[in-house]
Formats: sequence, structure tokens, C-alpha cells
Amino acid sequence: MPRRSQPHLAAAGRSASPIGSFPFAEGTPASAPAPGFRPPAWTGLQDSRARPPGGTRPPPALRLPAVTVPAAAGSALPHDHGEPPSGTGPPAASGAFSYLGGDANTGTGSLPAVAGGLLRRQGTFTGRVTRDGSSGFAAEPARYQLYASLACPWSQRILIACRLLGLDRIIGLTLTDPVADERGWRFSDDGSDPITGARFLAELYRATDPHYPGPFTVPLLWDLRAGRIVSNDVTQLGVMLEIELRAFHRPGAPDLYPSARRSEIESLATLIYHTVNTGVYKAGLATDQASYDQAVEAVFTTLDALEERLARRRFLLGGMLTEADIRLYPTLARFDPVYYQLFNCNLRRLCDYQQLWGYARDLYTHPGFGETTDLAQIKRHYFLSPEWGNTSGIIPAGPQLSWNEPHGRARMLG
Ligand SMILES: N[C@@H](CCC(=O)N[C@@H](CS)C(=O)NCC(=O)O)C(=O)O
Repeated sequence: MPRRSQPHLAAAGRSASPIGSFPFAEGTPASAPAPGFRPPAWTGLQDSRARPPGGTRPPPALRLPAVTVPAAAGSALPHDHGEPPSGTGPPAASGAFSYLGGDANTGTGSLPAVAGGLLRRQGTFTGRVTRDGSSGFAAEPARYQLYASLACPWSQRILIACRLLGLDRIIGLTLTDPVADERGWRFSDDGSDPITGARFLAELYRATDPHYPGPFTVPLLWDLRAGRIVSNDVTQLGVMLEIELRAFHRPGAPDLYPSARRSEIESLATLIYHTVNTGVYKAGLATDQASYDQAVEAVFTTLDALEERLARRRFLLGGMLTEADIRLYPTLARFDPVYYQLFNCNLRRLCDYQQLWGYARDLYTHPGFGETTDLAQIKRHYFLSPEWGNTSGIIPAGPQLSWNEPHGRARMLG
């Protein structure tokens, strides 16, 4: 597995913290929905595995290459996968699409996987759905299918955004089985993805680019029309849902990425990304004491600072729920059941933090958050997938957390 050191990570937790400097602001009103909505495609997440958009199931017309080689987990991708291959997909992207900052600050816009304190960059498909369709991927109902895992924190971000914004009415959903083995994510124990006929997620990657070496990550957005991946870049996907698909947001949907607050959201989210979202993995997968010490210190330094911040604010930016909250929440939801124990992030539990724990419970009650928090699947994934090293295959019974306990944060002013 090729490993690349990432200079930006050496400074994790040491950069000037944006925490504490944001003024309170209210969200901007959501735009009106466009005509042409289809009926809801998602009717609940706990029991859904494959739901095409618009309630209709496109025929499994695709013939996908079989997965014969285990995921080449360490391969770095020198080339960009953002453009459709010539002749097989929509026209090339225009330069009109650009989002501010984001995890692109890391250089790739994708999650760096961690090994022994060093990181490898993950290859990424960076196609873009755009309002005007200039990218070749037009924003339109019933054209795209989201592939995600309820166990995966990066998937949960996108699932939350879709539900909060009402985009589950126009984008279909296929959930993978929570346990992945050396062949990667698979589509349920009783068959295949009804949309494409694939049995493994890797088949979707290979259908898009037969030479793609991996990794085969969720979440990804699939173009039903072109039969190819649009994007597996989580940050771009989230922001794309918020900006480019705004015409399809439900009435009253929050503005999760208000233009006036984007730089604040991004600087806070970048800190959270380096020290918390990926910090727990750096701690959990560290193979030497110094790497672990550094990672775990960064995790708790940021959590402590967030605890302080959330004593004065209901959400990270104040009274408004934003993309920053969506980026933090999936890590919090997994903290006590998984990261505390399996990844040795055990200086404090989430439930030891009065504010953070109340904040997580508050978010849990909002559309998209609680319903995408499937603790059983989360535990199955981390304690049974070989990648995370629990050789006993035992899933711990606890912890017993009262996610539904009143949080009392609705009356906070900020
Ligand atoms: N490409 C994503 C990364 C998402 C990701 O790392 N997903 C994990 C699950 S939580 C995955 O699918 N891993 C499979 C693998 O690395 O082989 C990004 O933009 O950050």
C-alpha cells in the first residue's frame, strides 16, 4: 500500500482555531421548489436498500464488469476522473463550477485514509451536477442514484443533506450492506443492486472506468442516464446538493451553505475534518505511539473547544443549522460506540461532554439526522469488517446511550 505523508496533517490541531470567532446569524429562507417534483422515493432509511428516484425502477440494463481483483486499497490515482470518458457520457465539464474552500484544502477533496500515521490519498471522481447542465450532468429529477452506507460517516453526511433538503424526492438511494470485506462494499446478502445489477460497489467504478484501481468508496452519485459515476467526492457532493439542486429543495428547507457564511463554515469544517473526522482514524490506525499521541490530542483539543463554543450557541454557527453541523455529527454519533473503544479515542466519551452530547441529541431530532443514525449497522461495520482489525468478531453490547433524552437546547438564543 503506497503511503504518502500529508504535510497538512502534521499541523493537525495546531493551526489557529476558528472556533469562538463567529457571530450569530440566522439562516436565509429556502427557495421555492421547482415544478415537476416526483413522489417521494425514500420512505425511511432503516429498511431501505434500493429506491430509485420517482418511485419507478429503471431496468437493470447495464452490463457491469465482474469484480475479480480485490480492492487495490493503496493505489494512488494520478489522473482526474471528473470528466466522462469520451463517447460514453455527457460532454466535458465547463469551468463554471467552483466552490469555495472545502476539504479541497487538503489537495484532493477526498478523505485521506490513514495507515501508521501516514496517509494515502484516495482517488476521486469529481463530476459535477450543475444547474445549467454545462457540466454534462444537469440538475434534474429522477436522473441520479445515491449509493451509500448507513455505517459510513461520509455517506451519512450526504444522506442527512438529502433528507433535510428534501432531495430524497428526486434522487434515488441504494444502501450497501454494512459489512465490507476485501472485495469492498456489497449490495445485500440476498442479491444485487436492482438499479444496475451489480453485486459489489466496485462494479460501478469499473463500469465508469475499467482501469480504476480503487479504492471503491461510498458515497457516490450515479448518473442513471449515462450509466456512470458522477462523483464520489463527499465535500463536492454535499455542497452541490446545497447549491446546484436548490431549485428542487423542499419548501422551507434550511440554507445549509449560506453565501455570507461560507468561509466560516469552511474554516470550522476544515479544522473538524483534520482533527476530528479523520483524527479518530489517525488515532485508531496509528502504528506508533507518537502518531497516536498526536492524533488523540488533536481529537480532544478540538472536542474541548467545540464544547466551549456550544455552551453559547445551539449549532456551530449559532441559531442556524449549517453544513458544518452535518460534517461534525456523523463522527459524534460513532464516537462512544466505536471510536472511544475500537480507535482508542478514550480520554473522554461524547456523553461526558455536557454541551456536545446535548448538541448531538438535538441534531438527532432534526430531519435526516436520527433516521440515518443506525447504531446497529455502525457497530456491525466497524466490529465485523476486517479493515478495522477486530479479529474476535465480537460486537460489544454497549454503550447504552439515551439519544432521546431531552436536550433543552431549543431555547438557546445563539
Ligand atoms: N471519497 C470519499 C471518501 C469516503 C470514504 O472514505 N468512504 C469509506 C467508508 S466510510 C469507504 O468507502 N472506504 C472503502 C475503501 O477505502 O476501500 C471522500 O471524498 O472523502
